[in-house]
Amino acid sequence: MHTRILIIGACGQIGSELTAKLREIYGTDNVVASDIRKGDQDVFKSGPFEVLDAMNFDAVAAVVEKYEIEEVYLMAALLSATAEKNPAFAWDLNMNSLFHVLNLAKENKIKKVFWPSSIAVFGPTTPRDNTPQYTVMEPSTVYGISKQTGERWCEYYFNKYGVDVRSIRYPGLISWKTLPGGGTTDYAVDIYYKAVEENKYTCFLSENTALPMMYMDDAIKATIGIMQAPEEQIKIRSSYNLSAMSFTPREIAASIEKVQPGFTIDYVPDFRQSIADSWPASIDDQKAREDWGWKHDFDLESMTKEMLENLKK
Ligand code: AKB
Repeated sequence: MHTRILIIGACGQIGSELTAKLREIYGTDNVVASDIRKGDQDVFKSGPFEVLDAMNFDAVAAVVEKYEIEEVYLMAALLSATAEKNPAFAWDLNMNSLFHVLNLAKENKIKKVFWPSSIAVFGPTTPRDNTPQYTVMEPSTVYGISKQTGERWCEYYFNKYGVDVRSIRYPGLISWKTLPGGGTTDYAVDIYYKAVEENKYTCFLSENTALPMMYMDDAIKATIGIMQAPEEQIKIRSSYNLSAMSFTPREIAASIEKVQPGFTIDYVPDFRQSIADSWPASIDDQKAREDWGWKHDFDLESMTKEMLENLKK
């Protein structure tokens, strides 16, 4: 396969693992990683890397032209917690970067776009359990508003200009390779680090706050899966609900305690609690399963095993 790919925001939590996997599939030289600054992970030491500001249209267009890029994965964004602290910048980054890439696709400079949405598109008036694909969406965070607006624009560019844009609504993502940056679901990564270092954890969400979550291997599988699916299978051009597991801080702590006896947790909720309270507890992703064959591999128990094993190495 010789598809030429650009990843914008490659040094983030998803981007770094996505870069490694796409290079494995498409060949190192065909996958250009880019970010506002160069990452220090090994994956960025081999293969093409461009320092790139996702908000600068001319700079993005120049990289697309230089490498004859066909597909763009736009992973640059400010996440929920950070966005609340800097709403204007979050809006600019999350929206402008999307318009730049959609417009390049509209002008036929690129053929296919991946853009991540999030469970943050839902809000306090959305049914919380088994949240359907189509339902009330009144997000109450800057991040959620930007993702919901982005979804509308993706669908619009598909309908009006035939842009082949594909998207999934990520739940909280958990990985031992790269730390998340500024999300509300980050506790579910921190907890494993603290379990290994101190066998105890202070959680910034309350014990019964259930949220949809997913192990990074599954998220990468979904991302590449939707991009590789035949065009006619992608029937939703806003964004697909995607689900693997759902748990509370108390439940993840119990799964760690099973592997690591003596592990303890206490709870000191902060401003992120109200963000979590506005999001679904679990997600119905039947459409993704039916349309393009999505299937997850990891549940809470298998994820805990992998996380602890790898972090202890
Ligand atoms: C966040 O917590 O902001 C992200 C997300 C669910 O999109 N992990």
